[in-house]
Amino acid sequence: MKTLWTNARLATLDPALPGLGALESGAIAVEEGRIRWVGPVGEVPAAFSGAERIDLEGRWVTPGLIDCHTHLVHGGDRAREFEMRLEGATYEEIARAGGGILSTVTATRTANHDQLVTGALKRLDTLMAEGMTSVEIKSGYGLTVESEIAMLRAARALEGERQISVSTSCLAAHAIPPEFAHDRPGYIRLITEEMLPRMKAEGLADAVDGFCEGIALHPHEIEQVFKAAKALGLPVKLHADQLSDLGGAALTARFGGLSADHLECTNEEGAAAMARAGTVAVLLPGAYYMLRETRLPPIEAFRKHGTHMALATDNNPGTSPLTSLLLTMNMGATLFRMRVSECIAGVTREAARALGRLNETGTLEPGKWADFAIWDIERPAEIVYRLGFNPLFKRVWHGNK
Ligand code: DI6
Ligand code: FE
Repeated sequence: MKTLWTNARLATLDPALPGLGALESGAIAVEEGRIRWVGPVGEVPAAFSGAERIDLEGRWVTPGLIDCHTHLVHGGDRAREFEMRLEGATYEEIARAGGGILSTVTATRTANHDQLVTGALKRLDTLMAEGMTSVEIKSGYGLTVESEIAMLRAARALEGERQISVSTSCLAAHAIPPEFAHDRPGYIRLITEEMLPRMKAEGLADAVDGFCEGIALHPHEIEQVFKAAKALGLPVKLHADQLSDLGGAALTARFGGLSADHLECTNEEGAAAMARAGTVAVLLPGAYYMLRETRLPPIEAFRKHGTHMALATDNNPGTSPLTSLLLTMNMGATLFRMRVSECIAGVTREAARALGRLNETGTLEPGKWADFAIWDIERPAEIVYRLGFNPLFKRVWHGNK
């Protein structure tokens, strides 16, 4: 089955081209779910002259949007904690008093598979309605072998429910569960000796993540988890330097990590180490906004050193109950002063890079999956500048119309 999407304005995000890699009056030739050719309308290869033609009437096409950092699968919500923060409590105070992540752990442990899937589908559908074609989903609210595995099984199951690509990350190193409060090394051993080998054997985790923070796991503990992940051949990534600078960015770079995420407190050395290692900076303005942070991630240092920057929702019930990549881009621009081209690249090409999937998706280039979003807009800046308006015309996943 051959399809030609024609009369489009393309933001290809081809890294060999400047800015958005824009092509006015372009066409995309698709066969068996893959992009075979991208170019000017007048130069369509003869092999596609008889293909089914879809006239996009000058609409803009971007790669399908990618959310490279979410906690979509979880039980319960934390609206009450939100109210407590409005009354003056801080996120760290709530966490130290046994709320925060641990309250979502309780709700997640008691949810069964269908409840986890049904809850996640509501959030997934909202993200997909804005043109998302790939999503990363973490565990990290189970913190027992069985419950962490259940979260990742629910994440994998979403691929059977919707036309979407799911990447999974084991985030068992998210918090120390109450039963190990007095035996932190014991919990680290549970992760490294039981959880990771089982997830590897069952193909449940595409990567291994951690939350490196005073209120979560400490750098030497993260290092042990990373060593075990690398020994199993699993790539690593980290929630790094969000509330304090514990050197998480440099630690992730040392392990050749896919990404270090948050980074509000990262110093220039960390930014440079990430650039050298090819570790993507995943910026999460939703959490910054919800926690009313004032310290900005070092965007200028990332630019100076050539650190790749992605943007993601960090959808989670505590610090970022955000289900919009369009709003995330707007926050990237308004709160973090990122340029329009950086914001759009951040939820397409750079997000694919952060997932280690840039050879499969994230740009409009031959050989990749035909994952794209078609927009009713006059210029690309429109998908960044509006607040709460969705100009999506159509979402295409693996060439499906
Ligand atoms: N992502 C996380 O995993 C932590 N913070 C963040 O931005 C904790 C989220 C939570 O409070 O549940
Ligand atoms: Fe997160």
